[in-house]
Amino acid sequence: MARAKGPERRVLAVYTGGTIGMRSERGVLVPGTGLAAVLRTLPMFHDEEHARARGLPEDTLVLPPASPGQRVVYTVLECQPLFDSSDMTIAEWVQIAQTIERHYAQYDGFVVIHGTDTMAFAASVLSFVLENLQKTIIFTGAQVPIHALWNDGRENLLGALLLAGQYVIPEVCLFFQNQLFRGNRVTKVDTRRFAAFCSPNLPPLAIVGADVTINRELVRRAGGKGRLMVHSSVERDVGLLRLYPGIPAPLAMAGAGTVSGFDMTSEAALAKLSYVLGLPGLGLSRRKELLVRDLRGEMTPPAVDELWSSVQGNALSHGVAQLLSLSQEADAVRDALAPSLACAAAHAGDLEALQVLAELGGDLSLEDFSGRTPLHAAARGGQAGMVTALLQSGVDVNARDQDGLSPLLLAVRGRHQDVIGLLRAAGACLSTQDLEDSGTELCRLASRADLEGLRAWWQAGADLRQPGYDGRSAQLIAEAVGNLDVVTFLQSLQHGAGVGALGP
Ligand code: ASN
Repeated sequence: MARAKGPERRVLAVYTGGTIGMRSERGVLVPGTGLAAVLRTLPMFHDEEHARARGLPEDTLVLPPASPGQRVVYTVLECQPLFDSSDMTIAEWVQIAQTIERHYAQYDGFVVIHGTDTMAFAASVLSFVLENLQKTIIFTGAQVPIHALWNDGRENLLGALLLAGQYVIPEVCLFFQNQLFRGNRVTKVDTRRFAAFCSPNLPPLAIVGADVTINRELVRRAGGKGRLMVHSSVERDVGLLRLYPGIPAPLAMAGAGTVSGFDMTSEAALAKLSYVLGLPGLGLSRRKELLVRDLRGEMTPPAVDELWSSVQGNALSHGVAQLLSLSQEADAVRDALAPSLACAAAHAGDLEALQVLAELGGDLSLEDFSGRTPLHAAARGGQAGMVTALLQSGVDVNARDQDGLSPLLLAVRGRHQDVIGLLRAAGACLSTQDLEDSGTELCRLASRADLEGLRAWWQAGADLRQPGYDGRSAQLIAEAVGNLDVVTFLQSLQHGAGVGALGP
């Protein structure tokens, strides 16, 4: 968590509805349009003079200065239709996540203006659906419309805008009555009092009074360097069953596949179930394993022994998770080991272990002691499935290790044609230096009649006419030692389209 830097911080406020913007129509409160126009008239929400001096566009609002040399500039994106949040479902919440994804690069932080009735569900869903979050997302709303004389909407919205603009808290949060909570830890407890939410098992991440007090040790660290991922394929067919004293055993038996939710709120449990069951391609034991693991700070992890006796799965992913969840004091060890463990998992093609590492905060772009990333390791091991998964998570396809080797070069060395194809399709290419150096290697391969090796270089985009250290080409060497297959292969490339122009 860090105090955000820069003179101007841009925030997108996604207005979905709720009481905060409601107006009375024939005696009934309904979601009201035009929230931005209302905010423009309120000096606490808009400094018109500054906006004019800066030449800000019509749809852009700017808060009065809250700290010297820094302004929060924001835009209100009004959803259509606007909702009373009790009419919202997971489909709308996934759409909010997708809206954030579309605007993710243009803004430093996000505020979601939402009705209070289902805000805890919404914040929980977004916390799971959004992976690799690096920016602050804050849900807020009100018990009384912002137009009313005595209301909580102004304070809540202003606080949310300021926090989202001024702090990097890479989590889905909820701000209400001067308290910033982790979104998947809250529950609505009051329909009338301004303190509508409580977080039963986790203290607030921040408290706003005369000063802003951030509970630094509680704020989660940004989830690696991978790009933001939105898991839109959530399972909608989930439900809640409340346990009560005397509940008949057949209604809730461990044999039906029960796993413990530990101290999760029921909102978070429901959202987590939708997320975990919606993840494609996982077996039941893996899904159970994810359910009992803390994925987004939604639960207080139980002791490791307890956790692992309750699930089954493969040895490496268990070992990795066990090692990495030892204790907060082990953070330094964890950070030092994570890159090497990720490389080992990638080389072995162990997607489960890699996913465990990613979920525990491991950065899939981090390099091991030799500067190799998991993509290097996967390419070297010829693990096409792993390469695909890593590329999808947004890792750098052209990363170089300490010896200057790229994943593409390692795949060429290993003659992994499927991996070479995947890397090339993702934009990997040989550098000028690689191409220059390839000449001698091509001659060596030609002298050994290593057709597969030559084909790998060709597939990676090398010019097979590149001369070796003594100025001779691979073809000359092949002719000199009588490797006729190689001569025919090289000639066929030339006759096909000209070796230089021939791109695989
Ligand atoms: N019914 C409203 C809603 O959830 C309640 C509120 O926002 N205070 O949209």
